Amino acid sequence: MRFFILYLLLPIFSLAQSPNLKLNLVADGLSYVVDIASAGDNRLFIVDGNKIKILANGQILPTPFLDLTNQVNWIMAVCFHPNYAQNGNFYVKYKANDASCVIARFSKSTDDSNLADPNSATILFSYPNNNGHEGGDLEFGKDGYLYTTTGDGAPGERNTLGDEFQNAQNMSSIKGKLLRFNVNSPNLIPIENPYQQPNDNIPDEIIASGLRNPWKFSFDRQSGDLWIGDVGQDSYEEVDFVPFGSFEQRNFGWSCYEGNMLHLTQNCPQNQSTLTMPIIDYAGYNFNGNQAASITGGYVYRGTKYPALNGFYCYADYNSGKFWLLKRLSNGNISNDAKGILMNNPTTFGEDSYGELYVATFDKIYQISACGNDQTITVSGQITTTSYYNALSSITSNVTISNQTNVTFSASKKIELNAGFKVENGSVFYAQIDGCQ
Ligand SMILES: [Ca+2]
Ligand SMILES: [Ca+2]
Repeated sequence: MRFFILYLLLPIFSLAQSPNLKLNLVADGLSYVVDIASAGDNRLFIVDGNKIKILANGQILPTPFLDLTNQVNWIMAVCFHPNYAQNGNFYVKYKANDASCVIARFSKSTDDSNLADPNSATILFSYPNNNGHEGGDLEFGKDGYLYTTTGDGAPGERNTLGDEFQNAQNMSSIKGKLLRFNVNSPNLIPIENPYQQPNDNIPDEIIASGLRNPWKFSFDRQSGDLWIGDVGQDSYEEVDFVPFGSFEQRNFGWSCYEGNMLHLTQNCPQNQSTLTMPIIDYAGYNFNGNQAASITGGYVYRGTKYPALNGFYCYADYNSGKFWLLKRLSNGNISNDAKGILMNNPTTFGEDSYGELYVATFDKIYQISACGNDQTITVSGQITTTSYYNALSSITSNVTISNQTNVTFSASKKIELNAGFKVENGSVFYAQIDGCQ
């Protein structure tokens, strides 16, 4: 628990750089969780090995939504059609038993909303990937198009240069790319895709290049902006950011660059100023004392439970278990705060239909909450209009106030100081806040 001390001079609200985070266990007993998705209702869909399970009302339902045991090697991701409630279609990216990467459409059962129709599979897209990085995620953008990333297809072992097959900068290769599909069109290619000219030797699905092993990307549900966590070789992990509406023909740099560091000059485009450099990078194995690192890309928080988290991109590192909150500030700067929590092997983040965020390790799922240790509230003088101050968390007990009139503490997450609140010089009051401990 943490005590906030409220001094009294002028009404001042000093904003925190970022709130602290807390993880609340919501599911246990899973095996190999690597993706979490929402169908726009109160359930979460959990990719667990080669099954997709449902988390509803705090329980993992005993019968999986979809069970592809013996049919696929492992499932990387699932996402639901924006009109899932009407058409019942959802999309699965998996590694097939022949090592190809596959995107397939499935449908829900007509008579049980907690079951998929196992016979509904229609393969939309696949490519062979026998040797390495799959980079698998699958998400619908704000434009209604289906996006996936592909890894560079290389094993990328420690102490190698990586991108052994030099795919990421090779536009004729499907690997190391951002792909975009129109699932409502017979040929699956959105009219805006930039490489659909005949005979250009570039797969028409490609819209951007230069990725290594993007492990989870997301779209800001408010702005539509794209955020990618791209796992680095031995030197740098990176986060890539692209504003909505400008995804086409981006080149994220790999393997010319690893993070912001020049890496393989022979793989550089002629004009390097065309590259989209990371919004941030951080040191991997070679530059952080030989500690392994592997980014797990997250989400921008747009939920309502924790207003102090609004607009922060929350991401983590699979190896170190560290978390960060990153924000693009209105002055163009970036704030990127390491948070004080650790978790064993965060594998994926997820967002529910309300914008609340979750993070999983292989066997557990946690909801992410914010708590308010990073700010102090300073108030003094006479309040002439009703004022609200975010406290980020609930006031629970032991409120002591002196030399004032007409103060109300609201039920949660804010302190309300009514007009008429009067404080005298030297007055101090304390509010005990439910903190992160
Ligand atoms: Ca996902
Ligand atoms: Ca083409």
